[in-house]
Amino acid sequence: RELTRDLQSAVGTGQFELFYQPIISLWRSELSGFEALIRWRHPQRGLVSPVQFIPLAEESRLILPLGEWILRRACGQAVEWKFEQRGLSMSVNVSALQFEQRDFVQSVQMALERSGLPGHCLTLELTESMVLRDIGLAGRHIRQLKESGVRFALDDFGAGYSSLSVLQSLPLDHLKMDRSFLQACRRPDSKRPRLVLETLVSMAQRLGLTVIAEGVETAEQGELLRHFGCDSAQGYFFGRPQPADEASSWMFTAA
Ligand code: G
Ligand code: G
Ligand code: MN
Ligand code: NA
Repeated sequence: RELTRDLQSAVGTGQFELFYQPIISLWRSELSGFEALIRWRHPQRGLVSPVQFIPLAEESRLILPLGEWILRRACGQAVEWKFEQRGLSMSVNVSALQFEQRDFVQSVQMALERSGLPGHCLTLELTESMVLRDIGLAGRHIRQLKESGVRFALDDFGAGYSSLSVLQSLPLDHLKMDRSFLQACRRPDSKRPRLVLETLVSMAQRLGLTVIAEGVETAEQGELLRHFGCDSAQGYFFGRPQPADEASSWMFTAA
């Protein structure tokens, strides 16, 4: 509760910062974009994880102004880093409450307009649980924003309960495979986990979705994914979430 109070004053006092984690195209072995991940530099507690404060920000509805700030900041950064010329995309996590707002589509369009970022350079990450809360509304918001070129990723796919019905009905672009799938492949008898992974990749691709594997921590995992025809990957092996200045120099040395 104390944290909720601090959160209130933190919105608008520059205590939030976006970190950026690279997303790599596996078949070309090159950068395809970044995922923006929020960090809170608490004056007393130091870095507070979004796992701790995003739920509080949702309860207190502070996620609404915070979510708008995240979108504007991420779009602005993508313009600064010349994403359009480089053919890169910025991925932004959207919260359930934010996505349900009647003016969600307008607020995204506004962020694009103000920053000058073309819609096709923005990817919004949604989770299954949030789109399942109102699949009709989700479909409308996605379709409207797709007219502006915005892409959509289903985040944490396969974590916890999973419903394939979302894949039947929503016009998504990417499927982000939860890192638990890769972790399962490290077990000594990993025949079945590997089959699951391979089958997921092929199912997604037949549905016209690009697969992004999360949590790649070793070169072997990267090779395995390439072998299975997985499109893209993200994880500590390729790069950690890092502050803007580090991400920016990373981009130049990696290019
Ligand atoms: O960066 P990582 O540890 O620590 O993120 C943890 C969780 O917080 C992830 O589930 C991620 O989706 C979520 N998260 C990170 N940044 C944001 C953000 O900008 N907005 C929302 N809604 N969630 C975020
Ligand atoms: O839920 P979402 O996928 O948005 O959250 C991304 C989370 O995954 C962040 O907390 C980020 O720090 C974390 N992450 C990114 N790469 C790796 C990785 O290679 N291994 C592990 N364990 N976590 C990772
Ligand atoms: Mn994400
Ligand atoms: Na994820």
